Amino acid sequence: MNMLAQDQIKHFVEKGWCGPLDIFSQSEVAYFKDCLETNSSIKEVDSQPMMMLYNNVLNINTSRDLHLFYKPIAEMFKSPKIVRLLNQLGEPNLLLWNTNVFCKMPGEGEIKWHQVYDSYDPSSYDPQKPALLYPEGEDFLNLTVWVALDDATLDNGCLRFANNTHYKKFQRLQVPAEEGMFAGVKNHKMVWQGRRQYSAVFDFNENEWEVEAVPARAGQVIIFTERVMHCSGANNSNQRRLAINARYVRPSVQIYPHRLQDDFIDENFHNIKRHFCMLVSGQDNFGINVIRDWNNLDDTEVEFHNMSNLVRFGHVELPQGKQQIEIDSLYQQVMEGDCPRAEPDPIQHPRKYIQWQAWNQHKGMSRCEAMKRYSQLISKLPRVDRQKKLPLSEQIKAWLVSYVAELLKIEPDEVDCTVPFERYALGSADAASLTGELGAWLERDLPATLFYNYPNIETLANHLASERPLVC
Ligand SMILES: O=C(O)CCC(=O)C(=O)O
Repeated sequence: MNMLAQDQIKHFVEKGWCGPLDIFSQSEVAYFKDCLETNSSIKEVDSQPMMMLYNNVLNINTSRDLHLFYKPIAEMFKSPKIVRLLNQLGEPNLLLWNTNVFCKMPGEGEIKWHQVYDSYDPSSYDPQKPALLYPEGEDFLNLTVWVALDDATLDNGCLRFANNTHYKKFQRLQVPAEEGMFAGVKNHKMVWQGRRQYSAVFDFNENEWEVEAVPARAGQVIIFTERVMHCSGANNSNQRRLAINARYVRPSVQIYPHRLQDDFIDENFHNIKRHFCMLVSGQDNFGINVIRDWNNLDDTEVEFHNMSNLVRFGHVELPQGKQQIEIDSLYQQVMEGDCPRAEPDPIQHPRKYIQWQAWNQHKGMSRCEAMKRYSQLISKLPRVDRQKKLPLSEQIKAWLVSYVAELLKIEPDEVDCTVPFERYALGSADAASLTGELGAWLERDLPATLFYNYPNIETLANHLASERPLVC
C-alpha cells in the first residue's frame, strides 16, 4: 500500500507540492486514455491541433468535469490509491468537485504562472461568481491531484512550481483574454466558451523564487495546493502531452454558492444545474452541497450519450439521406422534446422543412423510446479508424516518423521532427524510395526535390497538408 513518507509530507508543507509519485499502472493509464480518446476528436484551430471533448452531464463542449459522466475518470479520482494520500495531507472528509483535462498538442503554448488563493476562479479578473465559498475562519484547503497520462517532459511542457509561494497572495492583473494565463492553450478556450474579453496574469517574478520543473512519466501523480504558484511550458516536441487534474475540498465548503439563488450559470458560462460532488472519503456533516455517488442517468440514457459521442466525434460513418435525418431528429427529440408546432415554409426553408417533417414523425414517441431507437441505429453503423481522424499534417507526421524510425531501427519517440533529414543520414536512394512510398500513401505524385525544399518532417508534413483540404 503506498503512503507518503514523512519527507514527502514535509516537502508538500514547505514547498506546496510533492511528487511525482508512482500511482497508476500502464494498464490503468491505457484504460483512462482509451476513455478520453474515444470521447474526443482532434480539430485544427488556427493551424493548431486541439483535442475536443464533451461533457454529457453538463451538455457542453468542455474539458472540464468529465468525471461526472465518464466512469473511468471518476474511478481514477475516487481511487483509494489517491485518496489515502490526500488524507495524509489534509482531512479525512473530502469532496471531489472539479476535474480538467490538459491536452498539450505539439506546438501548443505555455500556461502562465497562476495560483488560486481563496475563491476559485483562476481564469478571470474580479470574479463575480466564485465557485467556492469557504466557511469564515476555516483554513483554506483545495488540493489538486495532477495525473500524467502521457510522459510529461521538459520539452513538452511538464509542470513547474515556485517553491514556498503558497504562503503569499500575489496580485492579479487584468489583461485582454489573448494575453491571459491560459491564452497559449487552445482548448482552454472551451473552458470559458471563448466568451471572455479579459483574463488575468499574476504580478509574479519567477527569478525571485526557487523554481522547479517536474517531469512525470505516464501514470505518475503530482499533488499540490492550489495556492502554490504553478505553470507549464510550451510543447516544443512532436509528442502530445495529455494530463488530467482533480480538485478536492472539505464538505464544509459550499460549491457553486450561487446555485442557491437558482443561478446555474457559472463563471465560465457552463450550466452547472446537473453538477454534483462525490464524497471520496469520510462523511459530510454539512449537507450544503449536491452529493452523489454517481449521476442519476439510467442505463438507456448512458447508452444514448455514449452513442451520441460516437457521432459527435466522427467515430462512426454516418449514412446519407433519410436515415441521417432520422438520426438527427431522434437526437433532437431526446434533447429538446417534441418538435416545434409551427411548420417552416417549405419554399423558403426546404432543409428545415424536411427536418421538421422527420422530427414530427417522432411526435408522441417517449424520450426513452427515442433514445433506444437512436442507440440501435448508431450501434449498427461502421466505425471509423481513429488514426484517420487526425488532422492531415499530424497523419503525415506520424507516417514519416514511423517510416524513419523503421528505416533507422530506432524508437518513434527518438525521431525529432525538427531535425534535418540529412542529419539522419538518409541517402538519395532512401529519399527516392521514401518519396515513392509517401506519394503512394497520399495517392499523388510528389516531386523528387521534395526533401531538399522541405528539409525536416515538420516542414514537409505542414507543406503537404496545406496542399490538400484538411481531414477533420
Ligand atoms: O497541465 C497543465 O499544463 C497545467 C495544469 C494546471 O495548471 C493545474 O492543474 O492547475
